[in-house]
Amino acid sequence: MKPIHLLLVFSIALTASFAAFSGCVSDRGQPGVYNNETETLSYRGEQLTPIAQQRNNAIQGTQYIDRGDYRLQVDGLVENPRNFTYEEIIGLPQTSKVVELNCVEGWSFNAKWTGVRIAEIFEETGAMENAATVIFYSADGYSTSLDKDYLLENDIILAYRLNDVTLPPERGFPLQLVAEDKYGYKWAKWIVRIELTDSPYKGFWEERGFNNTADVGGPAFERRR
Ligand SMILES: Nc1nc2c(c(=O)[nH]1)N[C@H]1C(S)=C(S)[C@@H](COP(=O)(O)O)O[C@H]1N2
Ligand SMILES: [Mo]
Repeated sequence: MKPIHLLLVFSIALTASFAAFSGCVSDRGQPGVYNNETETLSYRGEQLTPIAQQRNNAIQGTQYIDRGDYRLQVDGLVENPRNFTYEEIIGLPQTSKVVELNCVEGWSFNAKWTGVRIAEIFEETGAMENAATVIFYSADGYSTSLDKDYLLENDIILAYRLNDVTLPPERGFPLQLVAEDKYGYKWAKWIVRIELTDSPYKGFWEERGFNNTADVGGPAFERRR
């Protein structure tokens, strides 16, 4: 084969593979852009699930919260109960990590989450020593709780960005709890209030029989006595 023919064959092969690849990309509904923001689809060698392919679940459907009117109320066993604006929250030190969400129904997805460590919120408000349980209340009437120690020991974050895109309304804007290693029902969305208490608490699904510990891989239901 003459070099010119080789070049021709090579460029045809290149064009064909490029066309096949971009065809595959458009089949998935334009990953890489979501709500006019650039979406990150891999991070530190890990593949992320595009937001358009992530499942979501909510007892009352999507909640639409106005960014300007939003307040995060933090109260209970804290020295300085406080209402944070959205701007105040995003102004706190920021952390990112890749974490998989596992719904107890059996589906999961992997994503990059960016937000503020709960520890920062506790520092800002002066969480008291005797606070053992942290309750998250959401705009749709949902609630759930986790141990304060679990939140601190695992650097648990309140996320306001998902795959580097502003957390969309259908996914929990402004804040979703990234409850690493816990089933999806601990991942409260549309959080409006955080209460610290010294007593145990059962949230929406926990009250209906789901395990209050909610460790991924552990039992989905509370043992009956
Ligand atoms: N406010 C609120 N948060 C919620 C829920 C809900 O109904 N309301 N559902 C939970 C359940 S059961 C799951 S599996 C996850 C789903 O989160 P996703 O929308 O990020 O996939 O949200 C959790 N957080
Ligand atoms: Mo779930």
